[in-house]
Amino acid sequence: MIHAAKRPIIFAGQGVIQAGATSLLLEFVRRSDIPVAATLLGLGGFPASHPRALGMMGMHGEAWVNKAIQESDLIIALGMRFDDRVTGNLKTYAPNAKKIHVELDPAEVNKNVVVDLPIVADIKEVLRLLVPNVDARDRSEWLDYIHQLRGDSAVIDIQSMTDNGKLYAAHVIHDLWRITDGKAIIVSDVGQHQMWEAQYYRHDYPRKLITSGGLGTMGFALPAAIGARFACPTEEVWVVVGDGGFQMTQAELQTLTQEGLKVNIAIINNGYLGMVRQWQEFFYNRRYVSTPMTSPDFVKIAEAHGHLGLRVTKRSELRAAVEQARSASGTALIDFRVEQEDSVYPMVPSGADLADMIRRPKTSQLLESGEDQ
Ligand SMILES: Cc1ncc(C[n+]2csc(CCOP(=O)(O)OP(=O)(O)O)c2C)c(N)n1
Ligand SMILES: [Mg+2]
Repeated sequence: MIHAAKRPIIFAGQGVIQAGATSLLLEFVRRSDIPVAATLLGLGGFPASHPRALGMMGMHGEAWVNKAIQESDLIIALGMRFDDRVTGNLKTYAPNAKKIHVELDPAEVNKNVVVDLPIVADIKEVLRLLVPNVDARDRSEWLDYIHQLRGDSAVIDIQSMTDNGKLYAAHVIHDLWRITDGKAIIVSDVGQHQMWEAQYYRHDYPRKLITSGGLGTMGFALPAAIGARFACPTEEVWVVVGDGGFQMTQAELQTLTQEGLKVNIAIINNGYLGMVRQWQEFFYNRRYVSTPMTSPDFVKIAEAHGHLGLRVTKRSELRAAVEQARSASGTALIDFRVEQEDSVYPMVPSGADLADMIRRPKTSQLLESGEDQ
């Protein structure tokens, strides 16, 4: 099937990371020249900077990645479960693709998507047997086509933007990625900030992104980061969390104090249960019911627990604050006051065809460049 395919695509799910199969996947791609799309939990399983990396698929993946999936003729899905955030409408999902599904959990096979070749096995074992038997094929037509589609990208090149005086979550995440050289362990919560993290922090290494995935558990990030720091005491750990989710488990700030642990906390404070506000904006005529939200003074909260607390309201203050947090000996919290009504683009509406995405409007403030506009 792999040799016969003209437009194949590999899906890397969390199973690749759990199986310890990341270097085998690299070898598979080197031999086969097949591009790789990742699930949210698969990020880092294949390096984001690799020329064959397509990035995240699905609801908040790039439109061109989803288009490539819809037009593919073979999907090789490794350690993922075709959940609804990945497939959109199952009836119109990748209609011309043959599907191979390598998955350890038999309950996930033929559950959402009926596949042509299910392989219930350890990915590492499968790749070990498969890779030596994969011959090189000229994939240039398919790869050139994807490259053309790539021109249509919704994730903005933040670095080339001039500072328009406003602070966006995308700035915070992108700068955090640059400042930490992409090497920090990021523990993200649930909401818009989680999707911006997935889009703007480029994960080149496995096991550096911890997030609750399909469980969607607000309040997860701070306690999970405590676990990450216990497990990896010499690694830099950053919590990326919303103002909503943070308030669910902020009492764990005292656990950090009590255990003498250092983590860095970036609160993406937009004054809303932002992901729900976005759905209200797109699908419910901007009826912002129960989503505008107040918060306590997070800087004072941090200080009350004996931690460093900082606030950032402009992009120009961002780097210094992040550096101060990193060099602090104990836990540091930064309250990033970001644009309140920004949205995550692009977006496949729940249950829609994967190719039917809502794009960033041309009037989006994130596209403004320069104070004079
Ligand atoms: C415990 C829990 N309650 C409710 C939800 C539904 N939910 C998903 S995202 C979200 C909003 C999150 O708001 P915030 O933490 O401020 O993050 P933002 O989307 O603004 O970045 C809600 C309420 C959830 N996932 N988990
Ligand atoms: Mg919020």
